[in-house]
Amino acid sequence: MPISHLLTDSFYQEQQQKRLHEAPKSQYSNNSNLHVHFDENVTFHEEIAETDGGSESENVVLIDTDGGCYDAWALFLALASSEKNMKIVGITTVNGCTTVDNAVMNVSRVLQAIGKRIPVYKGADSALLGSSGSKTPRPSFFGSDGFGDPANLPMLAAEPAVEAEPAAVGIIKLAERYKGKLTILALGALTNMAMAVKLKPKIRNYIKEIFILGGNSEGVGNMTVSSEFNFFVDPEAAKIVLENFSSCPVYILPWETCLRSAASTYDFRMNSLGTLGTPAVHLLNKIEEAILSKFHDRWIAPDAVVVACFIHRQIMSKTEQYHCTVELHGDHTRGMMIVDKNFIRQKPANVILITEVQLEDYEKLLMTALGHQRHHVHDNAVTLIRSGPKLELAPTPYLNVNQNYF
Ligand SMILES: [Ca+2]
Repeated sequence: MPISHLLTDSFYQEQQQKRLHEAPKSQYSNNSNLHVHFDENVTFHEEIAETDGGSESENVVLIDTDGGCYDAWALFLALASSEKNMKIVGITTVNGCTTVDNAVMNVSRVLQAIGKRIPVYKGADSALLGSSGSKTPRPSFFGSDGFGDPANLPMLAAEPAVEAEPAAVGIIKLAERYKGKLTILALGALTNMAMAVKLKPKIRNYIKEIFILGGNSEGVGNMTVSSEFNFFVDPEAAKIVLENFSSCPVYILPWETCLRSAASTYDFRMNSLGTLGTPAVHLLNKIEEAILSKFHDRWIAPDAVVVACFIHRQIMSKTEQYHCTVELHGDHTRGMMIVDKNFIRQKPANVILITEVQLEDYEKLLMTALGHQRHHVHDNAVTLIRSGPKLELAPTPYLNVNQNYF
């Protein structure tokens, strides 16, 4: 019996129509229509007053990261775009592919490499359930430091400057400050975001949109046989986030899409990106050296792909909307994202799955962004070359965060 016969006709047809979501057409497109129509059971922003930060045309962004090699790619990509029409107002760190302390250090190294100052918040040092929630030790893929354990990693000029508030409180503070304007790019386990929404549920109405790297749409795992790494690290947090932010568009880039349409060639990584000669690429080459020496067949940087989807909406060429949740109990499936493709549960869609990306456009964006960041690092000083021969000396080497940054 066709599955549609098990469901009410009107509901099934309605969901089928919603499922194939037309790809957004322009860069930095105004997605206000999505806010209104995405979940008809929730009125978005109904309690939102005027905000005190960000212009109408500006994209205000918070990045939540676990500080691994591919997070570094994503950060450099986002930071390059922040020179145009995007303001990164905070970077929150979380336990994941390395410790949260290493994540703070690695984010600081990225910022130092290109002389950027962004407030950094230290977040959760373990999953919501701690070690009892995970049966598998941290993978060695990114090394013990998250940056591949290179012998000659650049030293930080000073101890990383970290905001006084923990990451979850930082998320709440920025969500309230930029009501209705804040996009969150989530590149690691969702522990910080889950804690933030539990501490202050109202922030679910303040977020403009969320882009998540995590989960799987067809049961293909990269951590266990059926779970993707970021969701596996903290399945409870992933479930909380999926169930609490249906009032805004939640884009998810699942692992299968990365495998299917976001894999570059080894040659592109080594001979196109790898030879750009910028400080950003210099650092990326160092921290990826161990990985690149082992894997020669393809190159996938999933964290950068999801950031690219945010920056250039055309890159996510196919999306589909479903109700999704996370398996918490299975012996083999803990952490697997459950995608209700046949609308069995008859719940409104809470996720926009990115099911295809335009590899050529993504690679062009990477080349432009990483090639653009032509900053030069000499000892502890950072000089910036904006245009022409004039050199500007940055006022501080890096990350000496001014509390009045905003
Ligand atoms: Ca990550």
